[in-house]
Amino acid sequence: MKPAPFDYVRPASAAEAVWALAAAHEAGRDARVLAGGQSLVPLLNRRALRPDLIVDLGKVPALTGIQTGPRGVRIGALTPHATVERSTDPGLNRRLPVLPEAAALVGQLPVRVRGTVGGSLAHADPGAEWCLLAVLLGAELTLLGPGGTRVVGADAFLRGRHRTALRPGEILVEVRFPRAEPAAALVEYAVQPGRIPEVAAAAALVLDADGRIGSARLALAGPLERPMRIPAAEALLIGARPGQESFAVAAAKAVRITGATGDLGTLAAVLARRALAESAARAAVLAPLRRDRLELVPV
Ligand SMILES: Cc1cc2nc3c(=O)[nH]c(=O)nc-3n(C[C@H](O)[C@H](O)[C@@H](O)COP(=O)(O)OP(=O)(O)OC[C@H]3O[C@@H](n4cnc5c(N)ncnc54)[C@H](O)[C@@H]3O)c2cc1C
Repeated sequence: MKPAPFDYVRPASAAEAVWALAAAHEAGRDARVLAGGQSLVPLLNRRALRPDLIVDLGKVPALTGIQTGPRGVRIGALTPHATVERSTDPGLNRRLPVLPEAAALVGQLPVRVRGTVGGSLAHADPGAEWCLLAVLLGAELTLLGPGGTRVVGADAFLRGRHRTALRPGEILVEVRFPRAEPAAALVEYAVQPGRIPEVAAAAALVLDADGRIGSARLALAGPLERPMRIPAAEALLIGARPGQESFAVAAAKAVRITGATGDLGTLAAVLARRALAESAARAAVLAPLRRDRLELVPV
């Protein structure tokens, strides 16, 4: 099928895009942002969406790129997954190697070349890798609208299945990952490789000098309407020795809190244990190294 007819604009700046979206909203017209088109175009082709106006961000280069510095890792909304996957930025690879790893898990190469980090976050699929990592790592999203710029935490941004905090006329400009979590790890299960995972788990552990878990983050995606960090499960890990026993207890707690049962619950528990084990293995390698050199502290 082909899309229903729509008007099309290709603004040269983020401000122009916001203006076009806001004007359409005021006129009572349904306007949609187009980034890489990997989620939007199939919906248009199936006529699941029939917008009056498409605002194509493809000509706004200012929204593309990766920057690392004292405020963490900043990724422009229009940055393709493949750019993150192939990035040689030492700051990114030292602080958050899980970001390029997760980018490599999104779809197949053509999807990763066209699809964008911001498109994935704005699409808010419950299983999406970027949404899971944004929640796990406490990412902050910068939104630009007619009233100016505002910054929203990932937890508040992702409201549910394909529901976000974006208001009419707003676009997502940038996502910032403020923390260095070099041991973070993500594992997932998809029915078919290269599809959005049914279930995914991500963990970020830091070990104390005596090998116990000093800091723990654990998040699950798939069983719920949106990815979720599970502080009650994280609390069980603090002070524990990393190992299958402590991971099984934390994973079981996490799954109970999500309410996932049956095969989904079993899968979520297995993936949570695997994410914790992978993160612990990475943390064990990093622990003997000097923390300041690796920037383990929040930046
Ligand atoms: C074969 C295939 C496999 C896939 N596999 C995966 C996978 O494994 N994991 C995964 O997470 N996704 C997967 N996807 C989905 C898709 O790749 C992602 O959701 C992502 O790449 C979409 O980004 P995009 O730039 O293409 O967004 P678009 O399709 O252009 O837009 C998606 C939505 O976000 C909105 N939007 C986009 N950018 C902005 C912005 N800057 N500000 C405000 N709103 C915006 C659009 O209006 C639209 O509603 C797959 C898709 C395909 C076709």
